[in-house]
Amino acid sequence: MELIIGPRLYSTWSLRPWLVLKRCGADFTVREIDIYSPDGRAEMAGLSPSGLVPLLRVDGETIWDSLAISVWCAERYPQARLWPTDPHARWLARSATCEMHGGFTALRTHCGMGPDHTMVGPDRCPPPTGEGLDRDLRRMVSLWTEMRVRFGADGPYLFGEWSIADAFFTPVATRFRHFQIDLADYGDDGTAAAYRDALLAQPDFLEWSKEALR
Ligand SMILES: N[C@@H](CCC(=O)N[C@@H](CS)C(=O)NCC(=O)O)C(=O)O
Repeated sequence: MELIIGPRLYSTWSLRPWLVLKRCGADFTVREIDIYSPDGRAEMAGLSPSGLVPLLRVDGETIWDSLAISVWCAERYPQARLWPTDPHARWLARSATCEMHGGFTALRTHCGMGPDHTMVGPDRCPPPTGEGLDRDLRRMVSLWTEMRVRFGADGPYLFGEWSIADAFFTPVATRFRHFQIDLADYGDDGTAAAYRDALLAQPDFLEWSKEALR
């Protein structure tokens, strides 16, 4: 089984299924393609039906799209419990995942993935601005807070124990850190910030970051 991804530093979509596959304990190899170079684009053209990454090559098929790959993992590795077992939590975990997959357009547009900017003080990365960003940030804080309060008793993740929703929100956590966005400015009482920190502390994510910075 092979996961084909874009550059680790920039490809938020690639990070998600990689985290999910790691969580399953799947035996897979990774092919990282520099999708910004002419050679990489040519390589991708021969592999990707949609012209995009990530892709999972398995059982003679190429599965494209990070959510489709994650759903495949949930089917193939039921023991990994990639969706919450409580039905109410599961319904909402899928809603939250789909909202991240198809929404938060302003956040994705104005807070792109990239190497982390760790400066503080006058050298800090300027706070991002852009139409719709304030609304997206408030919605993220409200979504995270509601799910943590309702379902978070059994662990530090959005629905307590780790789920596919956490894979989909991990790139956002990195963007909050990079842009030094203070979630309190968007209505957070500390619940969303604690969840962000839990995502940034996931051992699998730390492994990805180490690889990305090599
Ligand atoms: N909805 C898709 C989005 C995939 C996507 O946009 N991938 C980007 C890399 S992060 C890509 O392949 N970009 C290449 C291009 O736009 O040419 C998914 O979840 O897999």
